[in-house]
Amino acid sequence: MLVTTRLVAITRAVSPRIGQCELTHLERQAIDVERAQAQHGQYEAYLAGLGCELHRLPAEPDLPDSVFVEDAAVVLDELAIITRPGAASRRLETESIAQALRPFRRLAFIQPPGTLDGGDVLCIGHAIYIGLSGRSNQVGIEQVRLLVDPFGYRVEGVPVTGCLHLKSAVTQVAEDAVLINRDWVDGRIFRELKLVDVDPSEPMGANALLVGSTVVYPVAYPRTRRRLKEAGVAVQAVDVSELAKAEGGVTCCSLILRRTVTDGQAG
Ligand code: CIR
Repeated sequence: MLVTTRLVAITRAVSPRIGQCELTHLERQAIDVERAQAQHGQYEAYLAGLGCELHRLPAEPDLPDSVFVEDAAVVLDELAIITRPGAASRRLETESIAQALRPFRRLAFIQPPGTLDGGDVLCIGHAIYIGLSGRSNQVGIEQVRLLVDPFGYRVEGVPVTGCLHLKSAVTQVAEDAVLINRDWVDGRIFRELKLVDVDPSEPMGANALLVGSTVVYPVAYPRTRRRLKEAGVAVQAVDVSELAKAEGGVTCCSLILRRTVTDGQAG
């Protein structure tokens, strides 16, 4: 019997109300919705080009931040944890994400008073680093710990300062390497890995999306992109400037999960 693994990317169309998004560290700027939608479409095309099977959810017009699907769930091979986002305005986003994930995974749910944003959860092998940020709290972290302990994962709470989420400060860019802004997170936590530092002139540049062995990365940070290339990382540059005005990066626009397919199983 032939068993293969495919990547599924869940995305959601940009809400026409994205201009009313949550903002924490950025000044509000007008967002060109059509341009944001076009950039999002290009991002999806790159994911497809990297081998992801796209599951595109329709826009949730009344939920301005709902394009940022990463925050609504944490998907492991064994289960999906539906989050309870730290921003109350984002809590309704999880309902449709739970529905979208149900065919693929057993679901578990973060319960009040726990809060968790997927943007705070960095999974590297069996280590799960969770940002203690303005969005994710200790109760949420403890709930994740209990849920994943049976599968052999180690959970580590990581203080984050100066940015929205842990993955604003550090993301995985290779099996054994992370891209990091050490002003926002303590690099010693990742000492078993290679550290690629963002260029000091590009503090927002630590958010990269690893798909297979390629990193999807914003065109806005050319100096850091050069550092990634020098470190041997293959980079697919993407323009997400309008989504960045909503404080979103490249990881937050998709949920990527592994799916095993047996023999000639369709789709
Ligand atoms: C928010 O503040 O929740 C959104 N405007 C941006 C969320 C970005 N998500 C992410 O980086 N995982």
